[in-house]
Amino acid sequence: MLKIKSGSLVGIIMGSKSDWSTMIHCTDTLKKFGVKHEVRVISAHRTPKRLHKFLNEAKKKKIEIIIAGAGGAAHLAGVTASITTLPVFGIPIESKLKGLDSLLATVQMPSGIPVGTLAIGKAGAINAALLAVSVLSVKYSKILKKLTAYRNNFEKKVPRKPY
Ligand code: RP5
Repeated sequence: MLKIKSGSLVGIIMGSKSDWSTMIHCTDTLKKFGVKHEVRVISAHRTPKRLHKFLNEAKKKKIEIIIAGAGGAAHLAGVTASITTLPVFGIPIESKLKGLDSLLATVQMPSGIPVGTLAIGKAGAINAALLAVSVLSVKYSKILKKLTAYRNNFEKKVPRKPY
């Protein structure tokens, strides 16, 4: 069940199936850059064994980055970062407190175990993927080519006038 496909560079985990409507923006973005990834529902408090298994497997399968989305008392990214030496990006999912609880729980890591925290919700999900793409582009020239094209195209999409 936890088998990771060879060649996947990014592991995406989320605390609940209910996070998928946000996290899908992360996978959609990675797909645009052709970055292979794995997606799992894994909760730090509901399925801790699954988390350890996934991270062990991820290391063996040469996954390079983990993206973790969670809401509320969102300790998934922090716990993940404490188990693995892979870089971990955290996405605070919108919650009953509009994601402020998720944001603080994800971003306020005491020194020693870092989580690279993105914005709350959809923007964070997209940016976590783009940040992963950026990190991977240092090593993979194909990804760099796509990222450069994306950035060049970005400016064209912004109108010069607001009206
Ligand atoms: C967190 O609790 C999950 O990441 C989710 O954002 C939140 C609510 O989970 P559900 O009650 O919808 O499963 O662990």
